[in-house]
Amino acid sequence: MFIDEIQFHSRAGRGGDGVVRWRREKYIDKGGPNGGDGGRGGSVFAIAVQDINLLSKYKNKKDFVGFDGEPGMGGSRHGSDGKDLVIGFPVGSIITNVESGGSISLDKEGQKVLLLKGGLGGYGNEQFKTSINTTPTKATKGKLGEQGNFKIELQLFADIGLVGLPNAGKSSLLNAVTNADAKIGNYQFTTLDPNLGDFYGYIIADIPGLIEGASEGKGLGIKFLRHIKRTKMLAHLVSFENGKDMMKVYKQIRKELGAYDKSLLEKNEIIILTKTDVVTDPKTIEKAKKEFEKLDKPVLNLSLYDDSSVKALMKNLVKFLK
Ligand SMILES: Nc1nc2c(ncn2[C@@H]2O[C@H](COP(=O)(O)OP(=O)(O)OP(=O)(O)O)[C@@H](O)[C@H]2O)c(=O)[nH]1
Ligand SMILES: [Mg+2]
Repeated sequence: MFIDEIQFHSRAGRGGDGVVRWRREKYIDKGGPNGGDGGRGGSVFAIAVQDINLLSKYKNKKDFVGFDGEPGMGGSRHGSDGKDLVIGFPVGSIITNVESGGSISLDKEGQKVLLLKGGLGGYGNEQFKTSINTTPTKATKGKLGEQGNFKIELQLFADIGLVGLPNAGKSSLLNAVTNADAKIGNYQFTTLDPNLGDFYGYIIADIPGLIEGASEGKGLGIKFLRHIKRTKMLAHLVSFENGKDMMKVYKQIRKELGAYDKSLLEKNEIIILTKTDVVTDPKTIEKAKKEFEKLDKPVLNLSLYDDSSVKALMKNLVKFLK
């Protein structure tokens, strides 16, 4: 299952304790303090990784525990610092600190964000030596690392989001023009999770089909619409299988998009009329195209069984993206 939201607790490493130690010299009982300081606790960082399935891998993980610092040692030696814990999250993740409400989004691969600071190490007794007290027996404990609860929400980044009714041919189109290997089926809701494909360096996201009432939870609902929110533009697919209802279903889907978030309606949109091969009369195709062109948006015809229409579509998509 594709997971796009998780919650977890995390704590950074605790600082190591400082220690009380004495120099050992022949005939001298306490040869002066030489207890070292504890090491710093490791901090916890988030790093953006190009892997949209990462959250699924964390689904059973409720706690990310940082590495503690080591205690100090005799001979004035510091304990070693705890390693930093660096947790990978998919690019497009929004990290929210549940307690403070503060949030930050991971927008670029490799972006690294400090989540929790490790605790400072304690002082060894050598640090407390003064001219008055040459044999301090005091050392301090390491400090606890910061801790907190976090929520991660993934919003996919894409240049184009494919929207439309189930069966409109979204996944088929994605597979035809990108390296993606999305499941295709002649039934509704074949796609349960968004699929991504690379189209000449642009990302196309195939979003599960929407139906009338999706904004109220019908079908797969609008759970995935928040992914579309971040796509730069939309390609809206309407199949010729809808016959006379093509404009009606188009408007239905637009209504659902708008009900979720008005800003979706303001995105640049290209309309793709799919499966032209199911129509026998070319006039029907022309008529539908004309009707959609009245919306003042680019309109393209497509049949995956017609190479030239696929090529024309790819060329237009590139133009549209630029
Ligand atoms: N005749 C014809 N069939 C097509 C074309 N493109 C896709 N199909 C078929 O339409 C059916 C649905 O295709 P999908 O790509 O799975 O549709 P989808 O929009 O991803 O559907 P959901 O995932 O359910 O939302 C499949 O049986 C495809 O083989 C086309 O150009 N012509
Ligand atoms: Mg699909």
